[in-house]
Amino acid sequence: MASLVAVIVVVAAALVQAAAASAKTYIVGDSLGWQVPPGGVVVYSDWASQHKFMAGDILVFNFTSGHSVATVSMDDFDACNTDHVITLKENGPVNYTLDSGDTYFICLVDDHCVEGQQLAVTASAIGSPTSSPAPRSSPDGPSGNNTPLPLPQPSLATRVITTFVISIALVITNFC
Ligand SMILES: *[C@@H]1O[C@H](CO)[C@@H](O)[C@H](O)[C@H]1NC(C)=O
Ligand SMILES: *[C@@H]1O[C@H](CO)[C@@H](O)[C@H](O)[C@H]1NC(C)=O
Ligand SMILES: [Cu+2]
Repeated sequence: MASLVAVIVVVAAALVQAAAASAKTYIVGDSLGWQVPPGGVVVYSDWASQHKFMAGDILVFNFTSGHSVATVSMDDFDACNTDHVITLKENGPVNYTLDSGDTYFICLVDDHCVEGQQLAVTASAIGSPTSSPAPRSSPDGPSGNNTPLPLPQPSLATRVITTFVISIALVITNFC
């Protein structure tokens, strides 16, 4: 039994490591930052639709003062209801680490939410498939440019699988 617990801990640690290694940081709204968007309510939903978020990714709400970042329920988001905030940060910039699932952000200052300072994001759980870039072909040529090739890095999958194999070995050792 103890060894099974050990296996679970080891596998969980590997998954956490994989999540940390692949976490991305996003500046909400890019150069716009976190403000009442001049383009209205579609601005932050457009921004969100351009990204695929994963649990563990960090959203940076770039503002200094005059705004806030509150997380609310979907209903309160739709209604711009500021009465039941789940979390609240009033001093920017704010870094928010995403959990899997939907998170609803609004600004509580004045009518900023109604005016479009609201962001809903969906983060997929760790372990969901991610796309990998297609291999690039290098151009042939007599130029003799000796660009050093990047050293191969063990992939996340490799690391998780390696840890899992070690875990299985531990189980076998303990039960035989
Ligand atoms: C945050 O906003 C300030 C003021 O607009 C800008 O100078 C800075 O580059 C922004 N930071 C990031 C990380 O985008
Ligand atoms: C927030 O994230 C930015 C970009 O990764 C980083 O430079 C900054 O140190 C972080 N701030 C905090 C308080 O973690
Ligand atoms: Cu605001």
